[in-house]
Amino acid sequence: MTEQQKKKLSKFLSYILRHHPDAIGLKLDDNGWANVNDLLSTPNMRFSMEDLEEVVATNDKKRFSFNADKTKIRANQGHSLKTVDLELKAQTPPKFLYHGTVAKFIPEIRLNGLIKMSRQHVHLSKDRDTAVKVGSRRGNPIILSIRALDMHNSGKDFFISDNGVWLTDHIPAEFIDFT
Ligand code: HQG
Repeated sequence: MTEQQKKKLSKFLSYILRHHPDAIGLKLDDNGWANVNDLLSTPNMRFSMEDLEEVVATNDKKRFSFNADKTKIRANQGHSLKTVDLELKAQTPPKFLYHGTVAKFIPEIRLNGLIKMSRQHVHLSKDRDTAVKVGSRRGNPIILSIRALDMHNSGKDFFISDNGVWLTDHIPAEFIDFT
């Protein structure tokens, strides 16, 4: 596959496995897994098992995983589907985590903290460079430092996805360093 074909398939899989399996009549199980054979018989989308394997293995953010015998595939994070339970285990975060956003959202974030919007969680990065990439999707990035360990110690759960994205339910403004 060319890089362009891989990107197209990754975007398609993100859309289907995180948000709209119904768009192609696919069923996800309670933990977000789709049957690979069902996915391969998607009408009007021509891709093979080898293409899926290549995207799972080489995807820049490791967005997708197979189960052990490669009969099932799921997205590692980013779901808006409320019914998917990734069975993430709560983990102790580092002292700081980072969130990349843009200036127009800052007044709202100061008031209400970071909100998960349409997704299941607020997404956080373990380093600034990754947060810069996340924020750059929307424009000139602004990087917020999150006092994650303090927040954890105040009783809030943090999770880490299989591809290393830190997740939590909500970040109150008091734990955000805006400077
Ligand atoms: C903002 C990509 C106003 C928040 C990335 C963000 C990530 C608020 C946007 C993953 C707000 C939500 C997720 C508030 C938060 N008022 N705006 N109170 N609280 N926001 O896409 O973190 O490529 O749902 O700053 O790499 O940007 O898809 O979240 O700008 O890991 O694999 O509301 O998506 O991964 O946007 O990105 P998103 P995100 P993939």
